[in-house]
This record gives sequence, structure tokens and C-alpha cells, in this order.
Amino acid sequence: MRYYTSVADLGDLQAAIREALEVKAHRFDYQHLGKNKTLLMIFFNSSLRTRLSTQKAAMNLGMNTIVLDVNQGAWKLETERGVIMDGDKPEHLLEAVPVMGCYCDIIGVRSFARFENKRDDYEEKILQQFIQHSGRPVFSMEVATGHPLQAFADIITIEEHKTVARPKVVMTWAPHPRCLPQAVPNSFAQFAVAAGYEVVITQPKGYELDERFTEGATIEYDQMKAFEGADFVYAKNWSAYRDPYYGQNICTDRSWTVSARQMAVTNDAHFMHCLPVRRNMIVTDDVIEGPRSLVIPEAANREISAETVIKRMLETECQY
Ligand code: AN0
Ligand code: CP
Repeated sequence: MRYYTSVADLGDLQAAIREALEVKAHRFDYQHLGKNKTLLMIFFNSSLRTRLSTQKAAMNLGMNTIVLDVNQGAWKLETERGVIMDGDKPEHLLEAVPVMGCYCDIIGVRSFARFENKRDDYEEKILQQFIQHSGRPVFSMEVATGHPLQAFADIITIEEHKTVARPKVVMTWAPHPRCLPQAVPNSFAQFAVAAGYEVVITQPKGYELDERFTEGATIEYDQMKAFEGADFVYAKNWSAYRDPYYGQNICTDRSWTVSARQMAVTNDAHFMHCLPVRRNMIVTDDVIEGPRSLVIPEAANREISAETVIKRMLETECQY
């Protein structure tokens, strides 16, 4: 595997899940693969889980890691070609990316949607520059339109906790004071459908996601109706995708906050969220602290999804 940006890159998802569970049981058995290999992790945005779990995964594989927070200590980067660079940005991404490629064997990139230009975001302009100009295998650590390491970890977590072959998995929009990307819900929807679950998405009108990611899921605007009989509830805020409100918050209705009221109509559903989560905006304290909450196991499985992806890259791209 040379690039990891979506579920399609994993090929057979069931095989990838089996491989991940194998990695989880024997996480230090692949150290030979990473000897004298270096992972470079590039962050354009903040992170707790991705930073720690991906670094841990690389260490499990015997790799060295370098972490760069582009906005703290590196030169400010211009990303547009053709710009006369007489402003506050001393370096262009078109030089910075191949330079980064010189010092590593694999690159992970975190670069959120900027909400300046929908087309630039959905064409993954920043990620594509890494793919085209770094000369290295590249994986997403959440880019503009997807967070496939998170979604892979979430699916591994569901597989570990499901009690029926085809659980009902409900992804619900929930309120938030900031405008957040669609990356996490895009990837979760895509992975959950690919995993073969019954997937229902519930959201206020106007929050419809890009259908390329939600194809195969059912949309239900009535949140209580959507929750009926759910085996897993996956909460997330996202900003509007559709024009003319792209990147904006168009609903602040706190009745969407996941609480005991909605959980009561589920099939004793597990509660899931990728974290970081704003308590009592997205979910009440009692639900996230309750016995059915999976937020910590999901975070723990981030180490496993990252290790599985990096292992595949080492096996096929880095044994030179
Ligand atoms: C980010 C998001 O919603 O995409 C990262 C989630 C993993 N969340 C925030 O910025 C709060
Ligand atoms: N879930 C997740 O990716 O968390 P971070 O933003 O802290 O990395």
C-alpha cells in the first residue's frame, strides 16, 4: 500500500480487520520491518490521539519518528502556485514537501479543511502535493475530507463489541460552538457501509454530507426515530457541506445533544465518539461516562489502525 486516504486503499475490508486484530494481539512482532526506517508526521492542526497513537504504532514497528508542527517553529508555508511571495510566508510547499521527503521513508499528514474554498478542500489540495512531490508513501492523519485512521479504528471497535452479524449503526449530528470539518463523519459513513452494517445518519435539514461518502446509508431527519433499536450510536458535529452554507453552522438546537432520553429507545446501544468531545454539547456526562461508552477503546484502537496501515506500507514500499 503506497497511499492511505480512504477505505478503498485497504482493499478487502474484512481482511484488513482480521489483520488489525492480529496486529493487536502481536503488536511487537514486526519490529524488523521498521529497522532504520523513519516516519515523518506533519501536523498543520492540533492533535492529541493521532500524534500519540501514530508515534506509538511506528515505535511498535521498530521505526524512528520525527514530528513537525508546521505552525510552530517551521517557516510559514505558501500553498498556492503562482503567488508573488512578498507577504508573510517565506517558503513554498512545493520546495518544503520534497525536502521533507529527503529525511524519511513514510509521511503522515494532518491538514484540515480550511473552509476558504470548497473545491480546494474537496480536491485535497494539500494532501495531493504531498502525494505528488514527496516521493514517499503518504497516509492521512485527517485531511480535508476524511479521517480514515479514525474510521478504521472505529470499525475495529465495533467488530470487537457487536453481538449480531449486521448491527444497526446510527451516526448522529450533535451541536458544537465551532465550525468543524466533515472529515470524520465522511470516513465513518464510508467505512460503516463498507463493513456491511445497517447505517442510518440523522441530522438537521441542511447538514447532508457529500453523497460520495454516504452512499448506502439511510438518512432519517427525526433523531428519536433514527435511534430506535440502534446497537451503536456514533455522535459527531460537522458543519454544513451544501452550498451556500459550506463550512458554516446552521443549527444550534441543543435537543440534538445525545442524552439518556435518546439512548433509552436504542437496543442498549454503545456510545461512540472519536474525541475530542465537548461534554453537554455533543453528549451528556452520564452517557459518555456510562457502561456502554466506547470512547476510550476507540482511542486505544487508533494505535492498531495506524500500526496496520504503516506495517502494510513498510512491507510493500520500504524494503529497499
Ligand atoms: C476535529 C474534527 O472535527 O475534525 C478533529 C477530530 C478528530 N475536531 C475538532 O477540531 C474539535
Ligand atoms: N480522534 C482524533 O483524531 O483525535 P486528535 O485530533 O486528538 O488526534
